[in-house]
Amino acid sequence: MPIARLTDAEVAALLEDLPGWALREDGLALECGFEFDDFSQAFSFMTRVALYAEKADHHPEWSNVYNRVGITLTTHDAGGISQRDADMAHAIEAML
Ligand code: H2B
Repeated sequence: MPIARLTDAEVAALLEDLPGWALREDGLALECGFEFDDFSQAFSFMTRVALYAEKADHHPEWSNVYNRVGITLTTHDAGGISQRDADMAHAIEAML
């Protein structure tokens, strides 16, 4: 059974709780950019996110350029944003 997409109202409420995060232009993903002092800190953060992702079996789309990390969260199985993305965004915030 595929996981459900959050409703627009649920996504709006979620974003209220996640300063710095925004809706992707198509409304199907959450996006956030992070900046660290250097590559080592950025990669250490990515390692923490990767360990969460493997445990949760939910994986980010992301990019890294030196001290910057861009993260996009969407649930392929839901065709948009699901509770798994909400949980992951909150977990990421707790890792900073
Ligand atoms: N990650 C994300 N972001 N969305 C998914 O739908 C997803 C995933 N599905 N990681 C998982 C893996 C699925 O492919 C496995 C088989 O559970």
